[in-house]
Amino acid sequence: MQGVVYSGVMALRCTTAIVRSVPNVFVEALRLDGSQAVVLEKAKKQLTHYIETLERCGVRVVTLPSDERFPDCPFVEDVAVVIGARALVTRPGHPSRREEVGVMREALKLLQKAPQIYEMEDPEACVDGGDVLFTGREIFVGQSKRTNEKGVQCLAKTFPEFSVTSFPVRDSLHLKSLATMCGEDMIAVGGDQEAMETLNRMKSQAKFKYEYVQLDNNAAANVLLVNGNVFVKPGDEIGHNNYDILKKRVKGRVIDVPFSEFYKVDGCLTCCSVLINQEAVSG
Ligand code: CIR
Repeated sequence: MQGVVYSGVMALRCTTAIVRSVPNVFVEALRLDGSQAVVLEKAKKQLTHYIETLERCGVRVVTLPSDERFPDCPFVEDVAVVIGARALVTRPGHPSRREEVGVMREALKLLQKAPQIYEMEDPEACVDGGDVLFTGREIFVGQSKRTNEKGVQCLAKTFPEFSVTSFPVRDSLHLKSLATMCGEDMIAVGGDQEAMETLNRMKSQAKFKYEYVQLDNNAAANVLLVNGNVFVKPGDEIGHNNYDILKKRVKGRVIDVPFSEFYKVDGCLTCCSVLINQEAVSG
């Protein structure tokens, strides 16, 4: 299948998003810190609002049914990496999440213009999509507790048209817990020591030039770029100072998307959707 290879902001465009409903067992989702209880009904409302916001940005949303066997199933970003006309169905790093991929694979196949689907053939390779930061020009990968060296190699093989550079992620869950795209060639970066180390590595190892927006906490650095709009958690979730910085620096429209219940279980704004540009897939 021939696809169109876009780069820059065109490569980040999306026509379609795949999301997944919140199961009742979501309150038992994996988490690094168990201190705050998830309010299930609030999480469900937040996901509904997230979906409506995607639709307001011109995106067609495909919502997969939740599955009570999989508390983390709304975090679809981790189970597929879609860039242009190719989709890699991942092997998530945490064993409890491995079977979440089945429904995603089928959903990708059923899209009207389906991307070419790639599988992770090496049984030792693991990737969580939350570790894959596609800038529109190159791919940064976090080597974390969830994504290993063999997973990085698999990404490089699947997307040969883009350079792949990996960075260690030690304490945070994923690379995108530390940094995300907040505009064309513009990257938002969090504020702890690991985020600072990642920023320095990105600056010295990136193949292209980017503008970096430094924030003072990691929660603020996970934003979602959707066709020039930037989903941002509200000031009471990320600190009003960070909210103001994002409002000032980001060039697109900033849209508030409350996400507190997902953040309690290490979920970020990027994590609840797989964004696809069906215009890049020739049908
Ligand atoms: C997990 O630990 O796998 C989930 N509780 C959170 C996954 C968040 N994924 C993401 O941000 N891409």
